[in-house]
Amino acid sequence: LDSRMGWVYRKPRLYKISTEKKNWHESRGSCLKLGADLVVVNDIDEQTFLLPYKTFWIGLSDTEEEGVWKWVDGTPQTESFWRPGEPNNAGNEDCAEISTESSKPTQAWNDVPCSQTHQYICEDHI
Ligand code: 2F8
Ligand code: CA
Repeated sequence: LDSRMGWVYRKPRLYKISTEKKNWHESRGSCLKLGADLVVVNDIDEQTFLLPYKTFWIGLSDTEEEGVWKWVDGTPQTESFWRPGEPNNAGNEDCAEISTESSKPTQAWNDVPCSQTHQYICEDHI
């Protein structure tokens, strides 16, 4: 039970909103250690739920191939909720966060350098 403290349930998934800040790869490592992974945003309802978590990492990156954005679980990126003008790779930006500017769930993401430290959202499939 203790291992589930701090998790939020939103049907059908569990989310852990980190309090600590880490770079994208270390954030992912922390999620994996919890038996979860960085969040994969599958639809607009899920993005609406996550919208308040400004600057938090999500499980989307184009580290493997510039311009080819991939979810951590290999889910094809069918839904795309980038801010207008993003992703712009402004100075080697290969990891996605929920933008500090986001006010609409359809325009929520920004790409930033993976080396930045941010809070992050883990998702567990229960
Ligand atoms: O205008 C959007 C632009 O804002 C910043 O760059 C000036 C962001 N950079 C960082 O957060 C490091 C860009 O990612 C963003 O595209
Ligand atoms: Ca950007």
